[in-house]
Amino acid sequence: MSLPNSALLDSQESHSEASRSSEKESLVEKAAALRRTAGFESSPTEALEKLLKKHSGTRQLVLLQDFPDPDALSAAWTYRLIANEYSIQCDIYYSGTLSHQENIALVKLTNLPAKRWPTQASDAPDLSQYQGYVLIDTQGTTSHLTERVRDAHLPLILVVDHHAAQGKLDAELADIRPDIHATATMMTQYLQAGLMQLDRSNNTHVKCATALMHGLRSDTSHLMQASEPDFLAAAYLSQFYDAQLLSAVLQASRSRRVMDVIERSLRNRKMQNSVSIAGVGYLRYEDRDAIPQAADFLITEENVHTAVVYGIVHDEDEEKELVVGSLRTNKITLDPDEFIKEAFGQDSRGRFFGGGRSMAGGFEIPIGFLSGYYDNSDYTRQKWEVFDKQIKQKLQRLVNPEDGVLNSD
Ligand SMILES: [Mn+2]
Repeated sequence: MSLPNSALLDSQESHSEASRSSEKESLVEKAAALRRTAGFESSPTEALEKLLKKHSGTRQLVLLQDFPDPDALSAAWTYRLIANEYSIQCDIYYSGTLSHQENIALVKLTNLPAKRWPTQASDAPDLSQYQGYVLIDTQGTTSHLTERVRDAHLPLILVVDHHAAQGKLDAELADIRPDIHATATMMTQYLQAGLMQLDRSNNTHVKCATALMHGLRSDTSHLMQASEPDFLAAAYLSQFYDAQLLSAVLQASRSRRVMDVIERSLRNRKMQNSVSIAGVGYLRYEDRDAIPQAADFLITEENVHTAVVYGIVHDEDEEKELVVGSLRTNKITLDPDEFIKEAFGQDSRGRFFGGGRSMAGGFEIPIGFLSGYYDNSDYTRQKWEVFDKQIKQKLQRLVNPEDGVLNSD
């Protein structure tokens, strides 16, 4: 399968807004033809192959978002297998935790080689053993490890991501394709184009194909939002994946604590203008994923098109707290990215507290100086009430029929 030439972005170029006119498209084609005659790569596969050959014999650090999802995990594993064919060793790391029961099951059942970055600085891997780092399913903005590797002056070798371009990246090669719905699809295309031949009799390959299928499905709402390239990638993976293993991953059950958070969201939900908003109070770091799961559940109620659930997540290891929230919507005119940016604005360094993709979004607001758990239950309760009120106010400002952005029907 051939890949569109315009899809491969040079990191210096800014991403052009999706084909505004045919005039623009022909410009893109002309540019691609010029690149070809000048001897540059005509496809992402050729560019990646060249890069891998160049870095043969090195060791790379592969970074994922802090709370990696199946798409990130499976795509990183695939990259590791491909890179290995070119004698490149990869270590895959994330700095947060695996929270969703399906992600824990995926990693356990497939032996997926991704590791949590140690919370103790003394246990952290020595960065000088790596010749560079790679970002998969992220452009660095969703990882707390990005600053650390930058401080260590590790060069950014490669970015493979399907999210909208998030500013200038100083990468040797950046394959960023927002028209594709999953990084797993992009990785599958690399496999199909011949960077590595999957082998049905190889247990690791079968498990990796299963992980890719899971990643692709979960980033496309079980293929409901999939576009043609995603379906084609799924068709290719269907020759290699293990359906029973995938079903075992999907059947992972929720913990009691996650059920409790969902129950709290039901009890606390407030409805306004078809938007269901629920604060769930405090929850443990490991249970962070209960928040999007609660939002997934609240949106199934009749006359609700959007659900927002948030709580204060407490990390005992690092003694820090932050407000974490999730938005789910099936209202076509509501852009979760815009909604969250508009609701919460930016921090003092100009960074937004969150964003989103189609139908889903999330936010994280540091608690800073007010962080810390105390035995004084009165204080803990008051702290929650302050954050709860503040977040509700900011959300309701947008939901309010008189002046909100949801006033379109
Ligand atoms: Mn993804």
